[in-house]
Amino acid sequence: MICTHCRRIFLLAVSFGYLGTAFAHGEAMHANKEVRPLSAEEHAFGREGDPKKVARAVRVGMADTMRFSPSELTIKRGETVKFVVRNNGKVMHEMVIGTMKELKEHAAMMQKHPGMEHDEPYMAHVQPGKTEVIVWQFTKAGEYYFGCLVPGHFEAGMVGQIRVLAKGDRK
Ligand SMILES: [Cu+2]
Repeated sequence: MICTHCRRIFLLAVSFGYLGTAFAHGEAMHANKEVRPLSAEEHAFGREGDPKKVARAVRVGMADTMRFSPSELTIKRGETVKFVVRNNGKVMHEMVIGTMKELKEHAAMMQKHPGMEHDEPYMAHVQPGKTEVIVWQFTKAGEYYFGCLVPGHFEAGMVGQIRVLAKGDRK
C-alpha cells in the first residue's frame, strides 16, 4: 500500500531527476527551502494557512498517556487556525491533521516503516518538552481528525476530532 504522502514524495524525486538540468542553480533551491512559500495544495480538510491571517490560536497538549488535550475542537469554516502544539511527555509525538481514512492508512504505513519521515504543512513532529506550530485553514465543513502517527500511538488512541462548522450550523 502506498500512502498519498509517499506517492507524492516519490513523484517529486522523479521529476527532479528528470528536470535535473533545469535545476542547475542548486543554491536557489536551498534558499527556497529556508523561506518556503505557502503550499497551494487543497486537501479534503483545507489548505496551509497564511500566518498573517490567523483568526485563532489553539493550544494542544500531548502526553505519554497517548492523549491530546483538548481532543475535540470546533472550528468555523474558513477560519485560519494556529495550532500551538506542546509535547508534555518524555517520548516523541506528532500531530497530523487529516480525514480518518488518511490517518488510518498513514498509521498503517508507519507501523511497517517506522523510520519513514515526512514533513507536510498539516503535521508537526514535536520532541519531548518542545512546542511546534501548524497554521491551517479549514476551507470545508465536516468532521476531521488529528492523530499521532509515531508507531503504536494512533492505535493506542492518540487521536482527536476537529468539527468544522459551516455558517448556521449548530455547535
Ligand atoms: Cu504520540
